[in-house]
Amino acid sequence: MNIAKLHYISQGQTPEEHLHNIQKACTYGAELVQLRLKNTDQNTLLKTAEKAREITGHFQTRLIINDHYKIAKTVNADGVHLGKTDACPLEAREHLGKWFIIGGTANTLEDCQNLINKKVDYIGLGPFRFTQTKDNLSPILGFEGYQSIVKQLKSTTPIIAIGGIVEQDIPQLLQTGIYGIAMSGAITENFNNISTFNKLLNASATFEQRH
Ligand code: TZP
Ligand code: MG
Repeated sequence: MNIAKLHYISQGQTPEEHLHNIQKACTYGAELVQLRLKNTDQNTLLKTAEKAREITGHFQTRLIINDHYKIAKTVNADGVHLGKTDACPLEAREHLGKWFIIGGTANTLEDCQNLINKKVDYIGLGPFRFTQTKDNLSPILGFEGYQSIVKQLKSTTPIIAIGGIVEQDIPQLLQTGIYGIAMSGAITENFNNISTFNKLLNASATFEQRH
């Protein structure tokens, strides 16, 4: 399965702001966006996910829904991203079938191995550095963390780095052997600066294809 190398993770104070930001990311050429709407009721999430599907559909941008695989299926998203306390990837796979993208969160080598055994399509490994976007952060990995984990993993499952990544980190992250990156704050804060987004897309495109 061909997974995008730059993932935009949605951000916003309200569901409308998430949708507005998703629309911007699509306009700028994002290949994959993840709707990450926390602390909301299921109905609002469902409605927002439906609208996100409509927007991303216009741009042929892939849509991943955070946490909730049933909602992902209902709105005909392309995939779901499962955290460590969400449903098991094997259970999600049973419901979603083999064409659905299933991603999982990992913070350690053991987490990665566990997700590989459960046949996820990509692993979101982090955090790279401190970020305010996510509460209850696990220990910071830094460049060395990625380097060491990628080296020990004997697998072709794409590793997507996440957590506090900014444009300037990309060249060095490239050296660690990861497959791609996920960014939220650094993209959301730069929507008024299209050249930054283009630079990000170009930089992520240079990540080496390891498979
Ligand atoms: N998981 C680990 S860090 C993080 C998530 C969802 C937040 C990423 O956002 P940012 O703003 O790029 O640090
Ligand atoms: Mg989750």
